Amino acid sequence: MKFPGIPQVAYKGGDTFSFQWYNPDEVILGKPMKEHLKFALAWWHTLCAEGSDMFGGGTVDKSFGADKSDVIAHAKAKVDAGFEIMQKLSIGYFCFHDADLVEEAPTLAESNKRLDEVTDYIKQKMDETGIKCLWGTCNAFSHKRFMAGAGTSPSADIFAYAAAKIKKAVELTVKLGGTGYVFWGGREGYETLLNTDVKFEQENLARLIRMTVEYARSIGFKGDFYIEPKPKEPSKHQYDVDVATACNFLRAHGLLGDVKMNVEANHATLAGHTFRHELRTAAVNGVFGSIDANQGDLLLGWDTDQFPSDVTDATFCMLEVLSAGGFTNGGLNFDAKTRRMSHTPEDIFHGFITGMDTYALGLRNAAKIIADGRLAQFTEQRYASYKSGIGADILSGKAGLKELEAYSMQKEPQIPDSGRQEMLEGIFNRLIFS
Ligand code: XUL
Ligand code: CO
Repeated sequence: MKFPGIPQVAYKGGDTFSFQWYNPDEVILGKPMKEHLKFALAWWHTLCAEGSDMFGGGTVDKSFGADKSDVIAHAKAKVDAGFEIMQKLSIGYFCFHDADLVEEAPTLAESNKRLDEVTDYIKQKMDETGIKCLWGTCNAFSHKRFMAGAGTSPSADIFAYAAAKIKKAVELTVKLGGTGYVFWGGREGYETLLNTDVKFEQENLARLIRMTVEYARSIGFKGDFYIEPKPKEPSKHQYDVDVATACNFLRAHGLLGDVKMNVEANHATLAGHTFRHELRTAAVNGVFGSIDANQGDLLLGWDTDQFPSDVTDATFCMLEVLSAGGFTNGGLNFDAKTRRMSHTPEDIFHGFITGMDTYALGLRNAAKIIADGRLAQFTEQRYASYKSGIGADILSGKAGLKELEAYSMQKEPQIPDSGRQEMLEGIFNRLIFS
């Protein structure tokens, strides 16, 4: 046991080391909360990140009792710690990059061997605990070889190396039964147009995604592929700026039916959107897939990856998730880390407890709003003029510009009814805070 002093986290345990709102088996809108929420632990933040920032090194010890120079022993200690954390918090899923699982070796062959050994161990733990893999991905951005991108690198050798790494990451995802595979753009973007062929780079990125989809399907992957939009960081301009841009990329390269979106809250705000906007844009384009649940600091222009604590935002998110029909292969991955000053194992647990409770409360609120019905009714009523008369003729195609001109010659239009935004915000508050 890695955390002997830390107990199982209970629902209504009575103190801050328990859930106040997350009751995994409680049924809400016909489904247990754990199925609505599908919480996942992010291997990289929880088991690898040691709190370094651009001004200083780590503040957190993530050796988990192992000698870090023995890379396999350390990797297995991370597995033990991860499964203990997930079990104590009733988290059903995890997400990983290849490089999170075990330190990369000097050669690809040796790295792959290490990954085989560590994933054998993970698989054994999964069988023992029933914990599942939500999605896997490939780290094609940390090593200096990827400084100018992976799929968009100007070097064909680097493209080849990224493809080889992705092949292995896909195989590991299939081995662990993952229901998703994520493409975060990593360094797929540019710093200056003075040296960049944007069209060629985007075509190559699409080529790499298509190769991955084809290979994964050929080895039996049945899950979803996701692009994870992000506007900046690390590159000044990332190609997958936001959901709409990523959708256009998929459409332009014939990949729309193959790839959905993994929407991250902090990436949405970096793009100058609300999280809810990004989720709605994904849903209306038929590409809603999965979520990286975190939050940024609106006063900072970078990806702070904080555990979510904003209940209003989580409520908006769960309203979008429910109206998109809920998760199928996706879920809520906590792409989140504790602050640098929160450096104890207890802090990791507090991060998850607050994050999970925030979303549990968001789900409870969203269910209340749906049951109340007033917000949805108001929106529906707002478009009622299209149900009959000239509105119905517009929708059916019976009325074109000529007919609409004739209609308008006879009738001076009235201004639209009040949008009642303030009243609706009041209804929202009454529902969620009472
Ligand atoms: C980076 C980010 C990644 C992806 C997975 O901002 O969110 O961790 O979630 O590569
Ligand atoms: Co993410």
